[in-house]
Amino acid sequence: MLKKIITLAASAVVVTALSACGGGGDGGADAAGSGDGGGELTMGFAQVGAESGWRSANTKSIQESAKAAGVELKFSDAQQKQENQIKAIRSYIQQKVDVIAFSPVVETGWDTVLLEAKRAQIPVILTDRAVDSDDDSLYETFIGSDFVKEGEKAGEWLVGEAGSDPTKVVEIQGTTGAAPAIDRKAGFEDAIKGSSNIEVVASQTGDFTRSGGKQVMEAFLKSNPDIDVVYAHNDDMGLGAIEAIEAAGKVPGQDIKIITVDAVKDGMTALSEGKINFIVECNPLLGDQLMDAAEKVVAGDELPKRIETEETTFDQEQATAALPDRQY
Ligand code: GZL
Repeated sequence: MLKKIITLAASAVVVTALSACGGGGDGGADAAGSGDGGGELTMGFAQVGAESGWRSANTKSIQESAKAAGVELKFSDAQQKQENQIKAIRSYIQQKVDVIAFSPVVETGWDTVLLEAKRAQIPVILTDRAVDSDDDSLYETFIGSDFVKEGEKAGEWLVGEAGSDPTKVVEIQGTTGAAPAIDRKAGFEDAIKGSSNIEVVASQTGDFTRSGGKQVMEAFLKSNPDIDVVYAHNDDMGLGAIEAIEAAGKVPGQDIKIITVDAVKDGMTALSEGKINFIVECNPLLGDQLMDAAEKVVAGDELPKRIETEETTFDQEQATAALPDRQY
């Protein structure tokens, strides 16, 4: 299924941190949603849930940036259920907010509710995860990481690490149908496809949660006695896998190497301790970019369809050095 990531011909705009929005504007251009004439912009945000350390950091960033920018934020937690996100978006439409933003828990099934927002003339901004839609007029821009690149970085590290050694990999996927799960899997497979010595012997969803990662890893250990590497689509599932590996009497990071994505504090701590071997960063601090984009959209400015966040990778030494200053 071709997912339509709308990228301007010119290039995706790689933006590190747009300036935090100013306070509630000069009171001149009244934001329709506030009604108090104070120029404060009202945003409805439909969050995925609170499933991981990354999500908690993402929520904190959005809430803090809204406060700093003088944006009135209406916030909902969908507990990882699409129907709850759709309900929240419909509620924001009824409340006539100035702008709607959300992180789609899965890629498909959004066109109907986004068309309702479009008919209500409320602009929509996607953050973190993309939607798979043929109609790119349904949203103003998508602010987030390139998950395929994240998967490629994970695979490229393993290709370098494995050399020509026969290497059996088990993959703990993110939420079924979610853009990061689909793309991190695709990127990883693409990076290892030239290395016939590397084989993914099992792949299953752990739903981005620590408990999910532990349960899946317990099952993998029972059915695959000779696992060399775990590739987990986020730190939380990798940390759950560590619990299962230790309970099986093996040493994580040595008997079984672990690669994860996110680089939240708990993951970086495990990496600095040698229990994880490599982490690909996925930046959750999207709040400032979102508020800046919202103010521009409400002011009628044109935005690039794709705003890609910058991020890096960490080995054990780099994690140890970065931990003291880590914001999340
Ligand atoms: C990625 C984000 C993913 C994180 C997980 O941008 O959507 O969801 O990698 C989180 O930790 O649950």
